[in-house]
Amino acid sequence: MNETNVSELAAKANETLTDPERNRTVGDDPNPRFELYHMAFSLCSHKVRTTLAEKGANYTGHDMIFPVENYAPDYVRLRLKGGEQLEQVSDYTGRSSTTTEGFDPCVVPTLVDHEANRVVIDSKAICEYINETAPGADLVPDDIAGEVLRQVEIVDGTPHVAVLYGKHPGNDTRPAPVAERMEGVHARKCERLGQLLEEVKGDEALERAYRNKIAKETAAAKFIATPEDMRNAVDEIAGIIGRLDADLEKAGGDWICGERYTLADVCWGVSLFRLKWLGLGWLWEDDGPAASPRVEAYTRRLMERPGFRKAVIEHPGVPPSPHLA
Ligand SMILES: N[C@@H](CCC(=O)N[C@@H](CS)C(=O)NCC(=O)O)C(=O)O
Repeated sequence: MNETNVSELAAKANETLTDPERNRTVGDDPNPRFELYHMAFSLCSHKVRTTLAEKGANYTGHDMIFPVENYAPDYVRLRLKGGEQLEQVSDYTGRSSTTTEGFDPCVVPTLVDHEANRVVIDSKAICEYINETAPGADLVPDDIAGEVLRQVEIVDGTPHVAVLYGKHPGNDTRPAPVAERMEGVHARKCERLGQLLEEVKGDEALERAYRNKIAKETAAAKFIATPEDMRNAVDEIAGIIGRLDADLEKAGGDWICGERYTLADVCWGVSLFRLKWLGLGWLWEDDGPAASPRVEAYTRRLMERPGFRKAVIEHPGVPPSPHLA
């Protein structure tokens, strides 16, 4: 059987991605090996963009409009190529880990490697893949790989999505424009997905993808409307930060695995930035439940990394937050 040409699938998905501001090459190479489908403000995309920046890798980027372009049939067809063997997610726990929740065919980031004819999905897998295939500093050194990947896994399993989409019942600190945008967003997603389901009738793979996504988003709407679920998500994050403090003390260096900046730091930088952005920095500041000057100092070091600044803080389309200077 002929192997699918992923560059052809990507070219098809790109037909509607034409805005030059959001669809552009990053770096000097006019024809880079990697093509990345991402979103300016997506946490999982932040991990991948930071990894690319740390490696100094060029790529063609598509900053997709949420939640429209990431549902387009040609994009979903491309992404499905990277998750063929995986069980699809159809439920919701406030986390977005592919390992524990399943594969979502309608999200970003998706990486295309034109040289290897591969589609790679899942931010964790994409970051590891880029680290292995692109030249530059090794972000997962062999001698500490176990601990680096354990930390990456912790960030992957943190309920970041819950605290973006939903409000803490007693203390909603999310910046107002985001809180407003998230109001009713699951219903809007389901409406769009329902229309697409009609449009792709007969295409089994796409129908399945849209059905599972509708089930997931319906469960998500219920989750964020349940005050106890939202309270638990914030409490769980406080516990995670408490353990981060202990791990930093044990590591004894500037970074979470010691003296070397690794993929674990890429992921923590993205996570801590997001939590601060949402106004959840109080968890580890002053007399918060996980108060830790060590975590605060670590956060500051992470925010100062030029790669992180370029890929996240200064990236076009990342909105400001009143919680960040
Ligand atoms: N496990 C996946 C999760 C990807 C994911 O949930 N992406 C979010 C942004 S961080 C998304 O694209 N959401 C859009 C939507 O649900 O419509 C990964 O790490 O890549």
